[in-house]
Amino acid sequence: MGFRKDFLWGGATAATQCEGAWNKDGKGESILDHCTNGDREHPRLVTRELEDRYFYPSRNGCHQYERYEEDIALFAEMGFKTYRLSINWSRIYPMGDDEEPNREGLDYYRRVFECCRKYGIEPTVTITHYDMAWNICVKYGGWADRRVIDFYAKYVRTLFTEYKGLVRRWLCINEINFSTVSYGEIVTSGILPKSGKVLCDDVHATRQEVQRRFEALHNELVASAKAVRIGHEIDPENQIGCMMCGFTFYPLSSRPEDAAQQQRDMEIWMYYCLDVVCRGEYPYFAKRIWREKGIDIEVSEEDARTLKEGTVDFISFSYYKSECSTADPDKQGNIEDWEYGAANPELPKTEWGWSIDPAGLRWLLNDLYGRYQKPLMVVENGIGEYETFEDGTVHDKARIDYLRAHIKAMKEAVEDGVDLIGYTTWSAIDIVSAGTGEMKKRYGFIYVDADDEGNGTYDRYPKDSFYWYKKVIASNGEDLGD
Ligand code: BGP
Repeated sequence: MGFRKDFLWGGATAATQCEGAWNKDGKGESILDHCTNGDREHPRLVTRELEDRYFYPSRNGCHQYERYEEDIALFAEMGFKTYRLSINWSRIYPMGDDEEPNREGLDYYRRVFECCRKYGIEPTVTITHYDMAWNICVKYGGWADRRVIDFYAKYVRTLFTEYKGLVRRWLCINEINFSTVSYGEIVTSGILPKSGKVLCDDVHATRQEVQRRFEALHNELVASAKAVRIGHEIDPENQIGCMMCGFTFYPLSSRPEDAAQQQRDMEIWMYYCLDVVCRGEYPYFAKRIWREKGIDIEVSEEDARTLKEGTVDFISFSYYKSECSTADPDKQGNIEDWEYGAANPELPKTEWGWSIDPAGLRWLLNDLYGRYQKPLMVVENGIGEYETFEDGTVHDKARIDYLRAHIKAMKEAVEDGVDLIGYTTWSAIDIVSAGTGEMKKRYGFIYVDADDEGNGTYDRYPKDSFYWYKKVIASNGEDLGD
């Protein structure tokens, strides 16, 4: 027993991290265009004005806007069945609240999707992946304003109509469950930080700030449900899923308090959103969460109806690492290492401090399937590495080892009975890191000759993992090269 015959093998990217061409062909500025580069020690900044003293890596991405044909041809050579990419909202509605869409933006993605289809690659499209129009952030305060629901609904109607028959698999909002915490609040919800930093200290958020974040998330959930309904109306063939950051928590110890905390962490990080998008209503524990945070979320009758009518067809999620839950505040992890819980002392870490835990992927797949019985798709999984370009390639053994172990874990989950429909690694090709803005935090099967300041030829070179993944796909996950 192995992966299903029509398993969707592929890789993923996001527009603001790979396209570049940040102001070409009528595109408006997006939130990521205002983020500087940083590194593990120095968080990225969000600047109100674009300042000459800073480098803004989304301006360049990895030049995919100009080189998409070359990239898709390489993905086809690896045997991709699907390519997960995102549409940059600000290419279609440059200000977010425009009356009419930008035709040049629509035409660009049509060419990209046609190119995928030419190679027999099915596009899996994220409707928004950290790309809110800058104007919406400044003028409306991001998703906290209910009018943004209508802007998004208009945007999705445009996409579903324009690409009917060309795209059938859609993801509503990237990592929607990230919206209420540091980083996600900015890049997903479009709420600009007081500190100017993309990573900040959540502990000191005021009650009003927390209220605003949860209202923004509520608006995103309502908007996603509308997208599902509109998408099914326009084309019943459309398969529309949510996209979650795959938080996986274990109790840090066998103390009952840690086990209770683990349950609460899974509730707040995963089930709070998933219950809404899969079951069409907030879970029973939502009221407890609101009470504990001193906030109040009003769900009108109309919103309740919308949520019920727009439940997703499948669940997609990213999975990179796992964390631990602890009732002891002194054992909380380090936000600079993107630890929202406590570090797991049992696990090795990447060069950026992310734990490596393939077994956690099997655990999460079973956990989500057990709770929702919806088809699952892993749409991000990979390892960021410093890499050396030598002999015209990169010998990226660490990537092969990481992916092999995670594919094995997925296979075990399939054997457990989980309905897993696809896997797109992060990332298909080297792109700018969303968290740090670095180019040198590389994730791809294809090396891109570019550095953190935008220098280089941007030429593409397949790495060792490129040829390894080709065999994995050709054998439908049987030949893992070990
Ligand atoms: C996910 C995002 C991606 C991506 C990835 C890796 O959370 O959806 O956009 O970048 O994380 O993170 P990073 O680029 O910070 O290493």
